Amino acid sequence: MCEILLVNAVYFSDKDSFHIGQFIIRDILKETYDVEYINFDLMNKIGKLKYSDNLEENIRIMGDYILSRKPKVVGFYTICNAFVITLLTAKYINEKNKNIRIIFGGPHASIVYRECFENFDFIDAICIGESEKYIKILIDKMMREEDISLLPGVASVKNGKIHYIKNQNILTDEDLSNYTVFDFSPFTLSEESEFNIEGGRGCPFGCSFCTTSTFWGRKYRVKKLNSIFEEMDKANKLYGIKDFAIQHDMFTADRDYIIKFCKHLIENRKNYTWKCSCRIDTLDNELIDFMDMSGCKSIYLGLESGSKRMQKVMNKNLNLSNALTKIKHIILNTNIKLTTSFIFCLPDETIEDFRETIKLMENLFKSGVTNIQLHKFMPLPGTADTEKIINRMYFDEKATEMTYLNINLKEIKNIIMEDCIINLATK
Ligand code: B12
Ligand code: SF4
Repeated sequence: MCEILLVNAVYFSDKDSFHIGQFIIRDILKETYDVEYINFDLMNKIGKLKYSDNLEENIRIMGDYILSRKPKVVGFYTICNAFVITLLTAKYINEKNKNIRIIFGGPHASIVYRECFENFDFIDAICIGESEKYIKILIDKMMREEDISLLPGVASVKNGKIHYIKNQNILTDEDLSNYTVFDFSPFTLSEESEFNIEGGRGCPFGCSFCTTSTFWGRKYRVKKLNSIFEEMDKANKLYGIKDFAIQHDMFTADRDYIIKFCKHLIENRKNYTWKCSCRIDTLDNELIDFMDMSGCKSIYLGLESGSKRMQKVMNKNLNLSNALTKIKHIILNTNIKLTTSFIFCLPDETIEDFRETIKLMENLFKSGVTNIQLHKFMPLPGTADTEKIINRMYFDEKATEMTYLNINLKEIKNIIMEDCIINLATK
């Protein structure tokens, strides 16, 4: 039994997948409420629940499990690729028990809150963007059955009208430093684990396919350096962990910050390793060398396209030859492993543009980059790209299969040629 039940996005996958925000929310609420966190994929993996091959059956299995916990409020994390499953599960719960209040949070519902309320009547509230400052107030009000329509940050429906007042107080670097998570249960941590630390939020860039600036805003925020070091040390003390994943869309936007980060790790000789995501144009050889010396073991680089033209069209604006030079430096002179990521089938992309991408991928392979990802463009709501093509969109089940990881180039070419590049070119 519990009062508040937090449900992670369900991917029907064996991979351990969770989102840090749910643990932050659990930490905030557990001081007052009896809170439980559910990750159905993990439950299936460890045999606590068994998925079937049928979607409807799985919704029933998950819905019944949620109902059996007798929660007063169920809070779902929402992300694009699991959103339909989330909606179906929430609907099932509402059909069985109208007294359970349902709230959504996370990136996807934050952007499509209006469409959610216009189409579904089983959602009581949608928390837009970051929720630390108001989640407890929202739950208090829900428990007391008070009006929530004037609470900033929360969208809801009252008298048939959608209410939403923007939360103007986004967390500062200092605020962010106060939200550190060490309890990731039911996931277990050991010396071998990689420990997730939120680095911060917001990205100053505005790529046309990406929702990060819509969701977190363009104000780049990073946790105070001391806070990150304390998190690393505490995780090391608690679990013996030495390996860290810094979660931030664009960790390296502030060069001075990263230099200080690296110098501290080098000088303190803790032999920690870490990884992050960044843009190649925020790196230079000196910075790369500092990162390497400080234990950076891998970097995720969104290169997106090998076409100069597309770099402009998608407002990514990377200088590709410069990028290749730095990538070669990383491969030849450091221990840092690279994952490079590309998108194909972007609006306005031509076959010639795509050939440039394949050429760059080939070039990267030859230079020693072994981890190369190719993602099919997914029109995410709230992006400039989706606005561009919204009138040309139609539903195609196949298009939900959006990521091709590390398959050989010939295979990629075949898939793509018969897939949507040709579609786009002929439409
Ligand atoms: C790190 C990350 C990942 C990691 C996750 C690892 C981990 N354990 O955290 C990995 C690499 C696995 C990943 C994968 C994917 N990701 Co990702 N990821 C991110 C990233 C960069 C940071 C997430 C994060 O930690 N944020 C910090 C924490 C504190 O925030 P949070 O968890 O969202 O929680 C806050 C709020 O959302 C809210 N909240 C969260 N849950 C709930 C629940 C309730 C009830 C309430 C009230 C509030 C609430 O309150 C929290 C505190 O403020 C975001 C970018 C972003 N701006 O969020 C993209 C992002 C979430 N990812 C995105 C995507 C598309 C994906 C993939 C689908 C990519 C792909 N093609 O495969 C996959 C899906 C995952 C899967 N398993 O299939 C998109 C989602 C867009 C959308 N509209 O849904 C984002 C927004 C990036 C983008 N460029 O647009 N991702
Ligand atoms: S793709 Fe990366 S650089 Fe571009 S807006 Fe998104 S997070 Fe920022």
